[in-house]
Amino acid sequence: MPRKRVRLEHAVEYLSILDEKGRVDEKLEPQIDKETLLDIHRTMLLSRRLDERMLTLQRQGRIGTFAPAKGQEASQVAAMAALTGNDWFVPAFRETAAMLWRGTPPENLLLYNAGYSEGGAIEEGTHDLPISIPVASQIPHAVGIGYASGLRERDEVTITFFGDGATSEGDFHEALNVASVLKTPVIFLCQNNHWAISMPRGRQSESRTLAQKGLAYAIPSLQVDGNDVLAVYSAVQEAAQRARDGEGPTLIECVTYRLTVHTTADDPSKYRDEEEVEKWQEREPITRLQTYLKKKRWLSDKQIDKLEKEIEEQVDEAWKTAHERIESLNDSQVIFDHGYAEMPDYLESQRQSFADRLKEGE
Ligand SMILES: Cc1ncc(C[n+]2csc(CCOP(=O)(O)OP(=O)(O)O)c2C)c(N)n1
Ligand SMILES: [Mg+2]
Repeated sequence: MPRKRVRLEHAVEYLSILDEKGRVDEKLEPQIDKETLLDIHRTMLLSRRLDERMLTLQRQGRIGTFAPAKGQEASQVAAMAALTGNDWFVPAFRETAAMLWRGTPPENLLLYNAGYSEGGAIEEGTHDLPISIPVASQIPHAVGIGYASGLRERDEVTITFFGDGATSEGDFHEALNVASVLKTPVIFLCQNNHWAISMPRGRQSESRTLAQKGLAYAIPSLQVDGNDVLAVYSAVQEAAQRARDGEGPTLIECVTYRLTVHTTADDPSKYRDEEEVEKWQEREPITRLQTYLKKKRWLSDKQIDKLEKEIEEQVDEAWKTAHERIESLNDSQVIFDHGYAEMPDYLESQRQSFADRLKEGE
């Protein structure tokens, strides 16, 4: 009965194609047509500008708490661009950029963040799931969807997004285990943005990479530069092909950074250094993509200025639409309405007392 070694051939690959200086590894460069790349760029920029507008609106008290996507646009948009509309999209709560790529109107995001749940409703016939606030709770849902696609023999891949903090949750581990055993066509996309509110990545887990957590479940897993559109696109494209070929799930750890607040209810100056943010600002994904597109002569400064104006108008228009809807509903008590099919007595009385208080204030 000797003491033996069980050999495990494990290593985690790190993929980077377009670096922070805009240099490209041509051997690894994926074939993405000009139109798709310009669409990716436009969506990333729209997400950034919408985030900024929402932050202002929140500070003015016009909308409620939300979680900005600033800095994580490449991880989200490039991943979605490598999939089709028929594939399933299972977001957490920070996926504004991915949602915009899927066609969610910006006014819906504004309405949702202003507390009107109709803004979060999913359009019939799309393969998108709603925003999920409880950390990691959406990951088992994605595996269930993937399992169903397999049973129905449909050519569908499911992608789910979650953060570094979510990899400490039981839901994450249970979902990975089942996905691996059942070989479900699921892509687990972890946006390691280095923070889970005030908990730094280094204290979240002693694992050297988060990707290696997938290896424990025999799931092909890798790290990619999450601010590199080309690397994220390639990794997701490869994972999708594996899923379509019946080879099951993949875990992709996108190494990125949350460039701003966790949510609008947070003050990061209490727990992280501005120097760290500045360091990551230099690796920012939108400028990097612009450098690449300019080198290819697919985008010029003049075109960027024009695009910025168009986006500003689009965001103005979206807020006008959302604001008009809010005014027409004229019901600030709507926040009480959608938690239960039948409202419990205690909530009914809270709704009433809120209404009375508003009346008193008139
Ligand atoms: C089950 C659960 N616990 C706690 C929270 C409060 N909470 C919201 S976001 C968050 C941190 C999540 O960090 P991470 O998974 O890294 O995602 P990120 O916010 O960085 O995108 C926590 C603890 C929650 N929403 N759900
Ligand atoms: Mg995080």
